[in-house]
Amino acid sequence: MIEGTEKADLRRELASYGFDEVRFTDLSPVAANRLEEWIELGYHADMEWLKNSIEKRLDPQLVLEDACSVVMLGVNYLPSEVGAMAQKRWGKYSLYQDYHDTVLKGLKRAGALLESRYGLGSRDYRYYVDTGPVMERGWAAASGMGWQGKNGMLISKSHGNWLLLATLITKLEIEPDPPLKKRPSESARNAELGALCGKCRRCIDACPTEAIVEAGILDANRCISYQTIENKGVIPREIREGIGSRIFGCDICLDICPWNRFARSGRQILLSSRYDICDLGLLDILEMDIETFRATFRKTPIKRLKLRGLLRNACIVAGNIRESEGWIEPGGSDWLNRVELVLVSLARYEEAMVRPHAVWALYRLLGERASVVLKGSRCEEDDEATLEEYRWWEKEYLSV
Ligand code: B12
Ligand code: SF4
Ligand code: SF4
Repeated sequence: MIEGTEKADLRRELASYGFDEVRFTDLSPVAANRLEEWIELGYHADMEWLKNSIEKRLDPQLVLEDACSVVMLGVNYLPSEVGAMAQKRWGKYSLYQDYHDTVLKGLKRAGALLESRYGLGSRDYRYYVDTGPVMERGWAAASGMGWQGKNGMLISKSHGNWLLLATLITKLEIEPDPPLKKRPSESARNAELGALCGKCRRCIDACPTEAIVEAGILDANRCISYQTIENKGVIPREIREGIGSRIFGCDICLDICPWNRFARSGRQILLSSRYDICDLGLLDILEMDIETFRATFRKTPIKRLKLRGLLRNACIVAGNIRESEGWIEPGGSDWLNRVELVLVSLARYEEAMVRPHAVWALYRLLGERASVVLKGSRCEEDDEATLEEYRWWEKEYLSV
């Protein structure tokens, strides 16, 4: 069993690789694991990979036989620049090179350390950053890194909502750290869900699409983060207005949390910032071609969205310009005219997935007048989802 000064030394060494939090836990089931119920209710939307890996997520022995400890690692990603912190367009994690790649470097070093210090082989441990079949937040809470808040996030007293998580499962026996707070009625290994939230419910009330259906339980179908990042098709009409100015990801239920007030930016040893992304204007995106897209978003998580996904999201943001302060840019009516013109051309965009969103945006901006500027595109349209969008608006105006 690794404990005492040996454990403290291991923690220090791992922290020196760039992890802002290093905690240990064992493999007891995580508190109130409602993963199966969550999936049965369809809250995973079309993330079938979650459903397909459910057994592994519930039983870490299926991930690594004879595993007995988990090293939970946290990387603080709170932007160090005010502009990047305050903007409401991009999920803050996307203002860095893809953390799946950069944090992996720290995990590789951690694995190498276990091999050299404790004689482990490469089959005696597994590590993941986000993509593994493991309940990262449940384990992080069990390890005492923080607690799972009503917004579902692992919240830390020192880093607020701004930790990215990584997991290393090992056959080594390491003395577990105590969870943050124990409920006397529950097993001592269980972290209390919503432990330091108290009566607060700001995150639930702030969510514009009512995606937090009960404390700690999120319906991905209604979540802006899911819709703007994971959804590969048409974004449901009833969610679009709530998206407001968010072009990739959503931090609303994180930003509102009072526990962020103690958070400061971290060392960013395992991150590489791309705060310049915040300088892009809405027109820069709406008018973007494939080469510029590739060059601009190289190595960032946004590149996985592909140009068509970004244009789809940008159309929605354009349709929300009047209500959201997020994208008002200098240029007044000239600027708005250019936005409208580019939307007209996006209503004919070669990738059908973009088109219904451009049509939606034009109707939102121009009202019935949109049917005049869209007349030509409407005649040539053969994509069912886009035709449905036209019909929906035509019915709206017929009934007025
Ligand atoms: C699928 C996924 C998503 C989905 C679904 C999110 C969700 N809430 O499940 C979508 C695409 C919507 C998403 C969005 C985001 N994600 Co995400 N996502 C994941 C992923 C891959 C799996 C999460 C999962 O298993 N969900 C299933 C549900 C059932 O599990 P759970 O949320 O842990 O649920 C627990 C609660 O329901 C709890 N519970 C049960 N009853 C009760 C009762 C109460 C009162 C409470 C409080 C809790 C509670 O028990 C469950 C089990 O422990 C993880 C990585 C991983 N492997 O864990 C990253 C991860 C959770 N995501 C992350 C991030 C950063 C985000 C975003 C902030 C990105 C963004 N800016 O847009 C948003 C935040 C949305 C939010 N409020 O959760 C980070 C979170 C870090 C942290 N500090 O918590 C993770 C851990 C990735 C990482 N390695 O850093 N994500
Ligand atoms: S990430 Fe945004 S949409 Fe999703 S639950 Fe939080 S506030 Fe709601
Ligand atoms: S906003 Fe309030 S309820 Fe939501 S996670 Fe933070 S403390 Fe908990």
